[in-house]
Amino acid sequence: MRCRSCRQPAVVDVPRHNAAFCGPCFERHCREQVNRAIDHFGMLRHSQPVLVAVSGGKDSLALWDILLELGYQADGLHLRLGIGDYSDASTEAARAYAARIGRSLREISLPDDLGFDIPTGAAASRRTPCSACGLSKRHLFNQAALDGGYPVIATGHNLDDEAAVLLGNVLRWDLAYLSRQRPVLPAADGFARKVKPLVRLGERETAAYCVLRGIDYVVEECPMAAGNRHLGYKDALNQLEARSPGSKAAFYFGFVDRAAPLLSGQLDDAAGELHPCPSCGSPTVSEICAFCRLAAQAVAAR
Ligand code: Q46
Ligand code: ZN
Repeated sequence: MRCRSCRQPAVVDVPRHNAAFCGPCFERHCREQVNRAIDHFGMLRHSQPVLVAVSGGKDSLALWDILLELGYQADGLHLRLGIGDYSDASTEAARAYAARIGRSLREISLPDDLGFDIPTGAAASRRTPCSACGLSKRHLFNQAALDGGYPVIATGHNLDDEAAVLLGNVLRWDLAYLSRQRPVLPAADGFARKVKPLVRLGERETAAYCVLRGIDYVVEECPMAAGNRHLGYKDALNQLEARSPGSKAAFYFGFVDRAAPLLSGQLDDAAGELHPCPSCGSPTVSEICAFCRLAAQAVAAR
């Protein structure tokens, strides 16, 4: 196998592009894919600081690294979830990378700063752990971005993640979720812009990128993920992809380019009048925002 760009021996193959690359050309390929996503969807501007949600896994560390390589003012934000050894290892990886590159890494600890962890919050609010976790991340990342003067938050969702979420939403024809499933969610009153610059890279690619760049990421999976539906959708898509490379990208980008525009506005129809949450000030349609409800239930259950 030879590198598509320079004809040196290849170390990584990317069947979706019917290509293989040597180390340096693969790193360039990853940066080009991210650059293309940023340009195509108008995600970022070099003049604006961006807050990167850094879990310590391969995707978020690759994202932070690539954004810095592309010249963006990218700072990290790490949320400690209180999920045992997994959280300790994640925090260690995030801190080690931040120290290596000398960039600021803000940290919020659910157990220390808010008084609960994800397993407790999930049980108290009768949500699945991933639902409690997702709600907490969305809320706290948004608040940290607004407080810190960052107009935009970047997350490490990759093509595999987005295609799996899309499959789940399509299987249920969940139009409200489908209408929000875009690589860019524009800013609104009380909400920073949300962008997903890794949508053109698969998780095999972000892992290979980290290995080639010498970035130590937390390899173990979150123990809460075991058996969740998302993993099942990923497996199903991986089987399709193995039989016909490129189908995952065709599925996801076909949706983004052709179906998503038809759905914009669905969410607005379903949403009620927004007002500030009396507890945290975030815009909400409920009396108290969903995160403050969850936090109150979790703290009460201790
Ligand atoms: S960290 Fe949180 Fe994931 Fe763990 S609890 Fe679920 S959502 S699986 S990205
Ligand atoms: Zn609130």
